[in-house]
Amino acid sequence: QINPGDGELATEESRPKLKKPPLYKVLLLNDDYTPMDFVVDVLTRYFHMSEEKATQVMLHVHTRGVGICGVFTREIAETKVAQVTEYAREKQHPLLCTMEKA
Ligand code: TYC
Repeated sequence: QINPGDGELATEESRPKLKKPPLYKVLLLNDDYTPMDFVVDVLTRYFHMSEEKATQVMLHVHTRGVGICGVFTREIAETKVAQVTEYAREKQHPLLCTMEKA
């Protein structure tokens, strides 16, 4: 049986029950020691931001205390948090990266 596309009328019987996955915000927290350049590097490297966008987000976190790097499904968000944390520790910076349900 061919199911109708998204937005089309369908009976319950013919409609596949596709649920959207829960989304998670990946957050960066401010601290007094991580260099600004390193935070910009993280945002361009792992979140594919332009230098300009990364600088904006870094300064937002620096002044407000916390900021959003992006919104992802759980596995992707977990991977981003792990990658950023490993990279920061490797460079001996205390940068904190975490996630919360969007
Ligand atoms: N506050 C840091 C400094 O003055 C810069 C910084 C920005 C650190 C964002 C962490 O998530 C961060 N060097």
